[in-house]
Amino acid sequence: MRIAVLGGDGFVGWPTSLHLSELGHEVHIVDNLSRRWIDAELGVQSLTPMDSIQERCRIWKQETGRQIRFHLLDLAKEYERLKQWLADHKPDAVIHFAEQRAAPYSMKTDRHKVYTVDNNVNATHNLLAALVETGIDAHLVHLGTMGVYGYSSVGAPIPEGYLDVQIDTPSGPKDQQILYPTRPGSIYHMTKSLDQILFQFYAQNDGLRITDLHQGIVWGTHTDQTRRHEQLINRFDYDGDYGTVLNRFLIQAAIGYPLTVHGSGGQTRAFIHLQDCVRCIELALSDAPKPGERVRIFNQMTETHRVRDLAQMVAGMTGARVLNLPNPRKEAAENDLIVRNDQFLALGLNPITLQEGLLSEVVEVARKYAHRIDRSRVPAVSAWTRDLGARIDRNP
Ligand code: NAD
Ligand code: USQ
Repeated sequence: MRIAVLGGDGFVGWPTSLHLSELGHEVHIVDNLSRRWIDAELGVQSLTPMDSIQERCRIWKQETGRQIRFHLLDLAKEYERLKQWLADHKPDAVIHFAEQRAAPYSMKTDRHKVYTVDNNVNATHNLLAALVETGIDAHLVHLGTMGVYGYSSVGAPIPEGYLDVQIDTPSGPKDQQILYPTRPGSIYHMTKSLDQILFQFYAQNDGLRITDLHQGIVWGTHTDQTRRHEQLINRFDYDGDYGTVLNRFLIQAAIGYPLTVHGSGGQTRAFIHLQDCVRCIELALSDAPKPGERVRIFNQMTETHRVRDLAQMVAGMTGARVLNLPNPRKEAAENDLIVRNDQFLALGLNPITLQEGLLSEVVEVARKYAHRIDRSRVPAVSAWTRDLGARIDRNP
């Protein structure tokens, strides 16, 4: 297949591009490199030394003989160029990673809220409108988030996208399936909830074939392909805005920084290893919906964990100290989370779990590059409200 990987220079997009290229697909990365600009804005850099996207593609060709092409394009701001690009390249599948993905960044200031909504909603909508206009019948696979559900399983497992409901009508009760009600906890997660509505409309109105992957928090750094050469190494975010919780705990342990648990650490979240992410995308591609079918929704996660349990696990492995900090986020202090992921298991996913020793591999990566960590960028300082901001410990 000819596959467009939108946002293919990012943390999940790059290993996905390599994985699909290795499988023999013709891969085109489309990215505006905004994530690299945000690093400059925040004064941070990836834990791992990342080469330019052009250099990464050159090394991949040198190592494997396979070509990945890079196209500099802003999905949110360059609608006409996007349309032309699709008309010229006619991809069979489009994988859409190209959004601002950090909840804390999206809550930083009003400017960051506006940027996140403009970028994410326009990127998704421009893509949908351009697919219709060019008449390209590509399978669109979008990376969504578990966060659209709001993390509470209210006593029953969270289904994959749709909820069975019974509505009382004058002629008696009627069974229906509706999109699971969204309950986003940040501006970023809100944009993913809006994406869902855009997908629903374009699938029903224009017959676009769409799969939305509600992904949990990704941990890890290597995949089989990124290991092949030092210069193919993946991005690894550790700062207070972009670093995700488990990856942050692992680098904190590596530099003797206390593990920064927000509040009591009773938040339960869904997780997935990076290697499983790329495999799930491969599986989703192999099982495309038919025109006229409703949006297919998968829960792309493999296990759930409580934040304080993760901290204890990392502390046990490394001897790090756990520190409970005032939570800068407005979120439930404690929640249960049970999630269904039957569809990927049925397609053959064999999940990697935290218990399988891969954690120590990430600790090795963190130790190897510890000299690149700026300790002043470790605290999470973006707050959900002014009141919460006033309580932040900026130097734990
Ligand atoms: P990332 O920030 O590392 O990568 C996103 C890429 O998209 C970047 O290279 C960025 O430059 C590009 N991009 C952003 N806006 C663009 C635009 N307007 N035009 C062109 N390119 C643009 O993020 P990631 O961690 O790789 O996440 C990828 C996707 O997966 C995101 O949509 C995110 O919401 C979703 N996701 C990520 C995680 C996670 O833990 N990392 C978990 C669940 C879902
Ligand atoms: N947390 C801590 N200490 C930290 C960092 C985070 O206790 O140092 C807590 C947070 O308060 C939160 C939980 O850990 O309760 C998860 O935070 P996170 O930053 O790891 O994840 P989140 O903000 O939810 O976002 C990440 C990705 C996002 C993706 C989402 C999947 O950045 O792109 O959509 O995970 S999910 O959480 O399933 O919605």
